[in-house]
Amino acid sequence: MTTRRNFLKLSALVGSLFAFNKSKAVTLVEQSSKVARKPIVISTWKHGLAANDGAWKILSANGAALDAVEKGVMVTEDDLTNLSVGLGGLPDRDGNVTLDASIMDEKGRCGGVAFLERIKHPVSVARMVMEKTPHVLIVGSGAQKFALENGFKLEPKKLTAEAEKAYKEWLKKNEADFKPSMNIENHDTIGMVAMDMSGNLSGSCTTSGLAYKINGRVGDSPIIGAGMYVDNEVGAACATGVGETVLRICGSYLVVELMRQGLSPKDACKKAIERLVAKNPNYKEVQVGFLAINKKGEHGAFALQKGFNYALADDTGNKLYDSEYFCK
Ligand code: SD4
Repeated sequence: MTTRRNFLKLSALVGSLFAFNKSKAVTLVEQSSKVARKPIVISTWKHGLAANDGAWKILSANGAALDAVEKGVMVTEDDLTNLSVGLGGLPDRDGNVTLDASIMDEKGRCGGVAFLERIKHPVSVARMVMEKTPHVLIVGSGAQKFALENGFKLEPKKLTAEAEKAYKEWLKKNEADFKPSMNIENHDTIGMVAMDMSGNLSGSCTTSGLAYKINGRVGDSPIIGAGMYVDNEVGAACATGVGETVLRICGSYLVVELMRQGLSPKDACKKAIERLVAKNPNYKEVQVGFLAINKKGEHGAFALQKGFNYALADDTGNKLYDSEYFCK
């Protein structure tokens, strides 16, 4: 989408060029359409609006995409009313809230934490894994120890009132048949991808994972290439939904590779959903959504089921959009 300001700039440029040399105008317009629309940030679900606001403060002040995607999703991690992200999340089947997160920057540096308990900002621990260790992924008690050694605080082991109520209800219903819930509603991870004013891309993803999962289960969100992926020459993508189905197709990496082959962000997300359908016989019972931006600052999304939406912020504002979907 061309903003009014860009359109005016472009018209002035094309106008002056026509006055100067008509034969060169086409080339100039073609070049202009390749210029990135930046900064831009997109993130999953309605809670993406508040997260985008956090990211936009950084992007609009000429900050780095990496800082924006970290600070942006921290807003969601801070929100204890959110049942799918941060310490307010729904627990596993044994009553523990266990968190997964990842982050990746324009240099291809990346970090993740998984199965992390009692730490408020897993995305920041993921960033620290990226920046302070030679590793990409640290999990469980090791991740918690690493966080505590690096200045993070151990939070009380306690479900929020809302999470506790939902868990107790789930326990009653599932006493006989004790299995994790893998349906369309029980998840709302935040995934975010952004491009800063310098044209650099970064991504982040953070979640409490599937509600009532088996203790120790890790989803797609902390796995680089599954829940999120960035290639600064091509684009960035992230995923939300039932992680097992995304892991089977290296979903976010697939979206980026499809953009590398020339697909638009939306077509790349759509093709990845089609691949997911082909590889996951249970696709009708689950929800998955992909989001992507490319190096031109174009964005796109596609989901399995109706109901996936995403928030987009650029210099025209911060708005929520409904995604197109596969299962009609
Ligand atoms: C997971 N992908 O742990 C996450 C859950 C999710 O929207 O995305 N919820 O499988």
